[in-house]
Amino acid sequence: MKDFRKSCVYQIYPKSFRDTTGNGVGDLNGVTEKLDYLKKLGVDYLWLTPFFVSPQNDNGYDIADYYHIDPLFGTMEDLDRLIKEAADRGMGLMFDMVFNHTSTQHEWFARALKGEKEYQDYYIFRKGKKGVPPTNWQSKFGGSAWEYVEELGQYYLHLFDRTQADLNWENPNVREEIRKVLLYWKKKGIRGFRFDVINLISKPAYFEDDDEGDGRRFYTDGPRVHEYLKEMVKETGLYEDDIITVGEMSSTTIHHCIQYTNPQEQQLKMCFNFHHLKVDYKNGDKWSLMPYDFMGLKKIFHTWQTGMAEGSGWNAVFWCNHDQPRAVSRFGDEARYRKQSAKMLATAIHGMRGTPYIYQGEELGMTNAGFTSADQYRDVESLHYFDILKESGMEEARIYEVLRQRSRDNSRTPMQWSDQEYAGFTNGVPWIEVNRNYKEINAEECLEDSDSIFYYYQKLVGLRKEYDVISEGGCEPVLEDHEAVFAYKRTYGGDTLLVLTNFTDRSQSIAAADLKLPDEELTKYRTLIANDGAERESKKIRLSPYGAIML
Ligand code: TEU
Repeated sequence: MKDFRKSCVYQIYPKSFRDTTGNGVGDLNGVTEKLDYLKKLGVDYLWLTPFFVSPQNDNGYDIADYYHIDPLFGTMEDLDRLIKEAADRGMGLMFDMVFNHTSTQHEWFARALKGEKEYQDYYIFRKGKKGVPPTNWQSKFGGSAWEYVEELGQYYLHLFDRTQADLNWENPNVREEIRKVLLYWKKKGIRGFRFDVINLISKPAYFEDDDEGDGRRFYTDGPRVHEYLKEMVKETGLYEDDIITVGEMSSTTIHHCIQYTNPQEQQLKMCFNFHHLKVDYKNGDKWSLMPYDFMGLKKIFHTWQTGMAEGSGWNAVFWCNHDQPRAVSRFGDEARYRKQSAKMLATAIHGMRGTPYIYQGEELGMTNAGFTSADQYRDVESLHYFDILKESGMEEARIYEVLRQRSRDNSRTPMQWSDQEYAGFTNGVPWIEVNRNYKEINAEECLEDSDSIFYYYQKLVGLRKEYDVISEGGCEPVLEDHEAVFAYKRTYGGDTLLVLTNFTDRSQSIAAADLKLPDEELTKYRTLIANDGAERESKKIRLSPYGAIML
């Protein structure tokens, strides 16, 4: 049985992982083909983003049938084989369950549109106010969160795309349907579940305009969310020891995350929050660029690390996923110090208290897409914002710059397996362009180089299994006011772990005294892992550009 505190989860975006049919879209057999690679990395769970039947308006986060696999990705036999082959290698699958909304192509929604009251109550339909939507809430992808249905004379709520209709969790039948889906997949042997935007499922009893914002304060960590989660978990037996669950929490608070994950509550094992990934949003706006605020980033990490520990909550810790730009391009240096900074960023996360997640390609140091023209983008959000920013009067060149830094497609370019055509991802034409740097950055190259980012990650994953101080220890900020180095200390039993990471391209020197240690104490620490940028002297540690060390 796996202990989620010692585990590492690897996220796969199947569409961009490995295509075995030549249609340009990755598939389940592609994942099976690469299991030995994943095993070598040492990860415990494979989180696969949704591959259920879907019109793919939001790459599968618009589910039309929770029980069937979209033929685009393969068949049930392919899945069965994947489950078995992964289990044979000691890895469990984690499914991505999207229960805040369904595709408008789901049968429930179709029946609602046909006038069946029972199914209308599966969604959130409301009358407008004299030709105006029921509230002024905004969709997360831009524009109103309400869509008018002529035939019914009503609007339905969609917090995301208008083809993603929000489900009505107040309706016990909806909750029952959701439990059925979970039990079905659990019985098939799925060992983990990720719940998409699960803290948005509970909407307020009354819908009113938001004079201060886009409406999120009314439904984020909403009134009945904890009750719903407890019920769902209890009725499906999801709190069992060997099942891992993670909730994706949008704009949440530590207070709520403790409640979601404290074992006494029996809700989820851990949750994602995104506060550390908004430190480069000017005034909190994703589409306004600014250099990232390093001191702000440190503060968020320290606050969440210590706050969750104090409340016995548990974090999922990560830099990258399919919605975020590549970390090395964002917080590191994607050119001269790419390898060094990728390893530094990995060290910062993998020493933390929590369960680390690696997103496909992160272990190779893959970078942002570098797209230069609108027709290279595929993401529904990027395409919406292209228009929205244009209408707002932004110059086209600036829009391209914003998308180059912020588009979700930055992380969705095909996995770079080799220096062959299309990076060895497909024999056909990929659904989204391959990053041009695939000849230098690819898995084959990484596997041949013992000093590669891949092997550095492999070592980090192993250290968590070996040392209880990494998996169990408490945490304390170190060098809080330092303007270049992010550092922390973990303690467990008689052991202390120190993690020091230099986020700049300037060398830094940290003396024992800076760490509040007597000189002779520092010499007692053993180096567990370091990139090429860290050097130890008797009384100090030198960190060259993007240097990192774990002691
Ligand atoms: O994302 C939820 C979410 O709030 C984001 O991270 C979102 O991508 C961001 O707000 C856009 O600026 C989840 C999925 O991870 C994402 O891929 C889906 O598009 C979304 O839910 C809807 O299901």
